[in-house]
Amino acid sequence: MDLLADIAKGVIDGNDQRVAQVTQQVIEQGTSPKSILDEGLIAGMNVVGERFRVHDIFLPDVLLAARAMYAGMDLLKPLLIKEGIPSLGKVVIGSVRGDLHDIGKNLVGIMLKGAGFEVIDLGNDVPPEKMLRTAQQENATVIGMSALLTTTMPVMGEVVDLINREGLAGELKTIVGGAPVTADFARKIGADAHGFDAANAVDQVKHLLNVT
Ligand code: B1M
Repeated sequence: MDLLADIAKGVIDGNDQRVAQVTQQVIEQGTSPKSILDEGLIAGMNVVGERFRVHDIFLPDVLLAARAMYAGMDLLKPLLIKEGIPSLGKVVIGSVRGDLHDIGKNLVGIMLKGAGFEVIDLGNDVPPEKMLRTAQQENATVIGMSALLTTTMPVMGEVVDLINREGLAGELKTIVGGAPVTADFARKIGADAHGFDAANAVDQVKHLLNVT
């Protein structure tokens, strides 16, 4: 089996030790972190999502898959983050209130740091007020929100409304993302940008802040 498919299988099986071992092996062989992410870890997690949707597997299996995914991401993290480069700007990120999914949000944080942004990660289940207050206290210019549930997506709109009510629109930009979040939804709630994946989130934030 090709090694990236082996990583995907490790995620599907919830085998964190296997994922860590093979991820280390492909890193040493010089495979690009992006291929390892897309064709290994994320490919595996997509299968897990589909099997969960059709009730082929259950929540404990998904938790094991998440743990296995993190075993690989931990090894990739230092390759994706370049230390010691001047900050391009400060971004507050979090999964919105009610949403415990944090793998995609963490990837966005890693990629933003790798591109030279300072990232304040508020974790998951973050209330709108906390996002806004932290951004103000930290002088951040962008709030990045992640949602994986159709039931939590509307919280993103609450954050945008709060920013507008406090007269901060234009000064404090917003970017939204997550599997069910579309560019159309982003437009409807008045977010400034939508990222379809973590790499695209970096491009979008750069665009918002006019950095190249
Ligand atoms: Co849950 N879950 N889950 N889950 N889970 C989904 C999202 C689901 C689609 C599964 C399914 O039914 N097929 C479904 C949602 C259905 C819906 O709303 N329409 C679902 C459900 C129902 C639930 C529970 C309600 C289950 C239950 O309790 N009965 C529950 C809810 C908990 C809660 O949040 N309150 C729940 C729980 C969990 C676990 C805790 C077990 C675990 C999360 C562990 C963790 O995150 N630490 C989990 C997982 C792992 C998943 C799936 C299988 C995988 C999500 C994932 O990490 N993908 C997921 C199925 C799926 O999405 N296919 C599913 C990998 C990750 C890299 O992708 O997060 O999409 P993603 O991020 C992408 C892009 O979206 C983008 O960049 C990343 C790629 O580079 N992106 C951004 C993400 N955020 C961004 C922000 C940006 C820009 C881009 O700008 C700021």
